[in-house]
Amino acid sequence: MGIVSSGFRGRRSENPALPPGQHETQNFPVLTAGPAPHIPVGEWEFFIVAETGRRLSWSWSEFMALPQESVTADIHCVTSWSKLGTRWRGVSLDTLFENVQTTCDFATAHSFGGYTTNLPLWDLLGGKAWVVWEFDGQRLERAHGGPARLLVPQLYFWKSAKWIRGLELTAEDLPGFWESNGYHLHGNPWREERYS
Ligand SMILES: Nc1nc2c(c(=O)[nH]1)N[C@H]1C(S)=C(S)[C@@H](COP(=O)(O)O)O[C@H]1N2
Ligand SMILES: [Mo]
Repeated sequence: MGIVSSGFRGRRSENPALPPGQHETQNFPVLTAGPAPHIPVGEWEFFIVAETGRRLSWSWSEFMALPQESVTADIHCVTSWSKLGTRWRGVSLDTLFENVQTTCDFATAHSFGGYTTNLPLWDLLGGKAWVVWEFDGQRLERAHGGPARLLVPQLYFWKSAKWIRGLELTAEDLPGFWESNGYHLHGNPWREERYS
């Protein structure tokens, strides 16, 4: 009996791309708290505001004129689905931070519609995060955060704020929407930082 049940088929741990407790899905579920905001690109703006009050911002056309990168990444939702090899296109946070001076170590991502989530700058810089507007060769659908969302694939997907509006730099790690409702402050899927 032990021999019969020891097959590896379906054993999550057999796929090294899957963090503990995750399973692979081919679908792309939509998870949104509240209604999806509608933001015409003419009204879209992305900002970064530092502790000094200095605010940088980009209109849609200024944002699209920045260097664009293609990214392939695995994404991991805390509700246990993972989607492997997702393809995106957008602007690296390193590009957006080129003229930002700060002594802060954290940021709060603000979305149109009011959603917020907190991240260490360590997870946003160094080729680890993007503001993306294309998924799988198509304009990012509104349900998935279009016109643009944050993509931080090395953290649970709730950190990848849809309908991103800007980043506010903070000295402290201040909980955002889900983090104030029991989710982990950091959210590393490899360490199963799911809930606090
Ligand atoms: N603005 C906003 N961003 C958000 C959310 C949200 O409710 N509002 N949900 C988060 C959660 S919990 C997850 S799992 C992912 C889901 O992204 P998807 O709907 O594209 O799969 O978006 C994250 N970003
Ligand atoms: Mo989520």
